[in-house]
Amino acid sequence: MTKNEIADILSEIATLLELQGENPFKIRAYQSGARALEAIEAGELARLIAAEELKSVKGIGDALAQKITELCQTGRLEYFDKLKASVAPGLVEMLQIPGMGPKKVRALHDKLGIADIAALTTACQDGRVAELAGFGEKTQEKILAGIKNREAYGKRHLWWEAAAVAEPIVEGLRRLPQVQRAAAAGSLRRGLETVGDLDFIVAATDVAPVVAWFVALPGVKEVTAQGETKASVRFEGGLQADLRIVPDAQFVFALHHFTGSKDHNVQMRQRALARGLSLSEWGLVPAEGEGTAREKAEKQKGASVPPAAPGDEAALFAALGLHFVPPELREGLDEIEQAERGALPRLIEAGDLRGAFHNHTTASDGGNTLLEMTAAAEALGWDYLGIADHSKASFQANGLNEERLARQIEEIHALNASKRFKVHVFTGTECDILSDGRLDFDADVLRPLDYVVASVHNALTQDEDTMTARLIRAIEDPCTTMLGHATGRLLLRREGYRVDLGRVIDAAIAHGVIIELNASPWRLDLDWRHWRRAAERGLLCAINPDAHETSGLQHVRAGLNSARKAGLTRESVLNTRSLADVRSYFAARKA
Ligand code: DGT
Ligand code: CA
Ligand code: CA
Ligand code: ZN
Repeated sequence: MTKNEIADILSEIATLLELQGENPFKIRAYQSGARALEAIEAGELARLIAAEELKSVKGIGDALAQKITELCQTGRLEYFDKLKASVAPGLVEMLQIPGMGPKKVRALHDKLGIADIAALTTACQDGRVAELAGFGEKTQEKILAGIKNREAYGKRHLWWEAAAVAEPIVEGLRRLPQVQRAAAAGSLRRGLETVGDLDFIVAATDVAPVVAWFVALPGVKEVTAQGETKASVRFEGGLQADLRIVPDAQFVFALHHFTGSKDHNVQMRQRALARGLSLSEWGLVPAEGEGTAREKAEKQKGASVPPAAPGDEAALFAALGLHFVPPELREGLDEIEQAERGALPRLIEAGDLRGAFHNHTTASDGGNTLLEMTAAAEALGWDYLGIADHSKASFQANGLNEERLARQIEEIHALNASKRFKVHVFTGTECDILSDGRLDFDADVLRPLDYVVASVHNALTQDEDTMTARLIRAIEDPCTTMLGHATGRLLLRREGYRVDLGRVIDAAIAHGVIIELNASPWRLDLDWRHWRRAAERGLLCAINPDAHETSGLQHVRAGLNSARKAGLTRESVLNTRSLADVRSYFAARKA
């Protein structure tokens, strides 16, 4: 567990203790412990722990030192787990409403028995909150407004939807005569599966027309901030966007800074400092001497030290002795260390994909026919397309029974034989994993297929052991080629089912079963955070759009983001292989 993750847990403990009305000294101890941790250098924590010197750090006492050590060494803290279990999660959520601190939340809980936002909404609407000592009409109104805002605007957005808003804006910015360079930064550029807000960085010769253009964009519902060189707007639908305009010489620094992540930035800044340099959104300047980093940067017009102004981010990284770190990897994990050693993986690229395997047609719940899907794959320049319609247990999705599946196989063979398309169509199925882990079709039904995607679509609420055993049983079935959407999560809507992914991944590796990276922007499942270690241990991936119509094939782009964030190379992904290689992979699998 990293130093920053540990600091976050200490802060969370402080909040939980506050919600329980604990002694303020105890609360403060955790808060200052978190701050003390944030202040020490990245590699320093391990050394302090090894030398048993942690408690000599100002702000960290005996009890805290022991807890930090436990977290660092085991990744867990029993005290925290118990504390967390003893506080209703609804209370923690109530803290996110503007103006609600732990004291207010506690009062509402103790006096009115309110334990979540839903109950708080009703109590406000009934006027019960206003009657409480220390609250009143005004506060009650403010709380209600805060809840409404949180629903409308507090949400994160799917990367796919955010990208659809951002791309035309970047293009529009680049077309403005004053604009020299423009790019989207932030979590969008890092390819994160959800995006809080959009961040645009622009280099321009004249700022006012750019700001004016930005705040007048179609779909802007509210201009939340407007200055000389920056502006923030909120679009219908709640997505917000920040614009920052800088002189061209500062563009690269601003782009890097606002691409983030915050953790990555902190580490980059520390690295600069270790070299006597100060890195900021304004430039890379000597750390010593008169003036702030900004003043210094402005004096040398953003020129970096060493001499030349970085023309692009690669030069910025190079100035700190680093290989270029692709934005997707900038999450503050170990990318800087890898960039120093020149050990960054050669990430999979869009052009590497030559097809995909999990796609639907009108035969089950898709919106386009086999012919239309094949034509769309051909238009994308793919060499092959896999069709995997639902199986009979997914009756709600018009799943195919044995007979219809047999007819579809014939249809696909005929299509391939007709040579109407250059794209080769593979025959597959998205076969339901029944609640006990058996597959929905018998082996003799599955055998004629090129491959089988096995997925869970029902009984999602099974307990962890049952679900884990269920998935492992499906993986052990020799007919299974790949596991579909491994956790069943729907981003921003539904958590994945409870499952021990470690054991599922182990089983997949042991049985040579692929796990798909479902590229549907709502799924991105298996999550990128699991992939790196899994791929290192030999797990093979398939990036599957799970397309239900022709346009859905494009979703592989969202999957590529996640694959790149995971550090996957083309070697770990089956659908980067040639048609001949995929054919022989399937043939070998079936033999
Ligand atoms: P989001 O919008 O929540 O999906 O995530 P980001 O990463 O786009 O975050 P955002 O929009 O708040 O800020 C954009 C970047 O600006 C962020 O990734 C890093 C940088 N940044 C923002 N606040 C801080 C900060 O307090 N410290 C540092 N070092 N960098 C920051
Ligand atoms: Ca952002
Ligand atoms: Ca932002
Ligand atoms: Zn499915």
